[in-house]
Amino acid sequence: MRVYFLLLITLPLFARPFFEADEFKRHREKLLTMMEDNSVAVMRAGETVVRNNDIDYPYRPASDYFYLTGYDRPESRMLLKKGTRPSFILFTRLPDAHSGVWNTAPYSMDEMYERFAPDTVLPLDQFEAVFKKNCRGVSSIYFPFEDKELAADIQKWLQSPWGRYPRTWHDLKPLTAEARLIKSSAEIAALEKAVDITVAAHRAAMRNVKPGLFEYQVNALISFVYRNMGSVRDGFPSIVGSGPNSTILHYEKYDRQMTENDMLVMDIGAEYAMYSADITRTIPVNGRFSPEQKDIYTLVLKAQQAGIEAVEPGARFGDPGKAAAKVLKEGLKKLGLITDPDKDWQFRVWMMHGVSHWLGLDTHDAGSYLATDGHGGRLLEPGMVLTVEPGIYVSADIFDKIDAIYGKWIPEEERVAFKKSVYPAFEKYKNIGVRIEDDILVTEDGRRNLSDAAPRGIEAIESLMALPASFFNP
Ligand SMILES: [Mn+2]
Repeated sequence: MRVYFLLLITLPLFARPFFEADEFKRHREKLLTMMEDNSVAVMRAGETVVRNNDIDYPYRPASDYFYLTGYDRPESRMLLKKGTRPSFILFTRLPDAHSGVWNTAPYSMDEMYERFAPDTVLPLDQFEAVFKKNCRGVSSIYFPFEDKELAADIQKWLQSPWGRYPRTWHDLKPLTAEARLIKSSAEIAALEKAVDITVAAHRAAMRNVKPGLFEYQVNALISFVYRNMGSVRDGFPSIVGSGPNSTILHYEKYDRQMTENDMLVMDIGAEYAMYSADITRTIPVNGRFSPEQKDIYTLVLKAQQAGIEAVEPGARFGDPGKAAAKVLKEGLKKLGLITDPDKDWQFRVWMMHGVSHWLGLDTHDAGSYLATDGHGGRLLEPGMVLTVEPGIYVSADIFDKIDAIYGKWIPEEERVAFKKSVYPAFEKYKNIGVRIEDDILVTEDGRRNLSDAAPRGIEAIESLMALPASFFNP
């Protein structure tokens, strides 16, 4: 009893922010090293988006803005100056007499200086004047070109020929993308937390899935685990597809009742401190893999393992995908789903997406996939985080679609011969979709699979599924 009491009084009343202000300062310093001398960067926070009538979608800051400032509310702008005295000015809505009546109150001045460590906080309506003043005499300005509203403002504000305004504008986005590609230890800690929560959701789903449940119930369980463990948002809409829906890459309708012989693909990721996990597991709804499900699953697992092992410093971004594709092609040939591993289109009938993407603030995170010298894929470096997620999707209607999709490039006789020879295997594996995805951190000596605790092996999945359900008991 006493132990619990002590714990209670030492727990903070509110969750502390995950990142210290210093973390964002280091992000800005990273950006400053990439900017030209004597230049200015500006950016707006993401704005709220109307859902319907007078209701907005729940607010989430733009990832780049959060990365540079840590600020997590709408209606904000930042100005970063690189010069003899670098400065970071945060423009926000300031608290007034009406604050906190209808909506959450803005941060107080004290909170803003403590949490975001700006040199100055100014009200939003001073942005134009302060921006113009800071642009005088600098050599160039940076802002995200995709922000059309800001671009129009800047064009208008800086058109005076007497203002000594810079004529050189750069897109800010490639710089923030490059900065975000290599994660700090604090960013990795946030990702690990998002991953751990997502792993827990996968484990809960494995224990509770059974024939008769609807996909939306699995989706609800996943969200419950997220919220219950401190994730305020999903990193992206969960993909929970059973039976035929397991072959739809980004299925998100959740309205099918699951049956005995279904596969269930769960491609999910919690968000924690703004960082998103992205982990896919595929399980048999009844808890035991059928021989057909085993064939496909074993092959994807083997391909994924080969992909994961290809992750190491100095490897190219595309290497995990190549390693996985090699295994998949050989295996698909053995299963009778393709006739010629050298014909890429045959492989693409069953596996149509990329195997990897960067992971971070965005699920498909910022950062170029090309090498900095423009030749080939980006060289992997410690601190990068990427997914490895091969799959095979035997869609029941892909057989009808082959002509529509490949008619332009592949001669008719070749398509006819292909369909004829793979038809028995297609019938055998129809409606089986399998994807397996893990989140891999590139380390000095190779890699670390952050999501390794979510069972992947057939036996590991079957034994977890055999445990008593904890939620969906009658
Ligand atoms: Mn993914």
